[in-house]
Amino acid sequence: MSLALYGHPFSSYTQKVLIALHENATPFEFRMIGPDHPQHVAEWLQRWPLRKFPLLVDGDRQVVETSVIVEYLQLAHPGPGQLLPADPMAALDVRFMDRFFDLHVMNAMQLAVDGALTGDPVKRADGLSLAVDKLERAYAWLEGELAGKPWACGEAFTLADCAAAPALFYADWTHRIAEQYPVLRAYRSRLLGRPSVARAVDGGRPFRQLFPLGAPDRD
Ligand SMILES: N[C@@H](CCC(=O)N[C@@H](CS)C(=O)NCC(=O)O)C(=O)O
Repeated sequence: MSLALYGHPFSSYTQKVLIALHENATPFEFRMIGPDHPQHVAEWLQRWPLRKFPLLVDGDRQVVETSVIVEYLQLAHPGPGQLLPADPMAALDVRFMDRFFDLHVMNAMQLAVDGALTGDPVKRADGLSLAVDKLERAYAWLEGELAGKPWACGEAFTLADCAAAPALFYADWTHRIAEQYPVLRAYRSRLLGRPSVARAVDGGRPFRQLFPLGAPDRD
C-alpha cells in the first residue's frame, strides 16, 4: 500500500518526517497543504480535525505526531537505516533526545515565531525574549551532551537527529547559536550536510519568505 504524507515543505515538523523518509528512500506521495491545494486541506482536516500536520496515511491507517510517525515507518516500512535502535535502553535514549529537540528547541523557537505572527510589536519582542532565554539554556545543555558524538545519540543517525535538524535549523535563525557553542554549531553543520536533511531544506527553500522573523541569507 502506498504512503501519502500531508504537510508543507517549509514546516519544521513536516521536515522531521521527510528526513526519516529520505533516510530510507521510502517511496511516498507528498500532498501539499496550502491554499493552492484545497482538496488536500479538506482531506487532512477530515482525517485530523486537530489541525496539526504532518499526517501520514498508509492505506486504511492514518498516523499523526511526528515521533510516532517515524516509529511507525520503522515498524511498517523498515529500510537500511534504523532510526530507533533495537536495544530498548538505547531506544529510550533516542526517544529522550527526540523529546528534548521538540520540547526544548522547537517549542522555544516557536514562541518567537508565534509572537511575530501576531503582527503586534510588543508581542513580537516578548516572544523573542522568551525564546532567547529558553534557547540559551537548551544550547548550553546540548553543548555538553553532544561532545564527542557525531549524532545526537552516538554513532548512528536516529529519530533524534530527524528532530534535531529542523529544530536547530530554525532555532539558529531565531537566535544564532553563538561561537561559545562550537560542538553544537558543528553538529548543526553536520546535519545540514546529511543528504536527507539537505533535501528537506532544499524543499523548503522556495518558501523562505514565510519565516515571520525574516530568513537570514545563509544555509
Ligand atoms: N507535536 C506535533 C506538532 C506538529 C505541529 O505543530 N505542526 C505545525 C506545523 S510545523 C502545525 O501543525 N501548525 C499548525 C497549527 O498549529 O495550527 C508533531 O510532532 O506532529
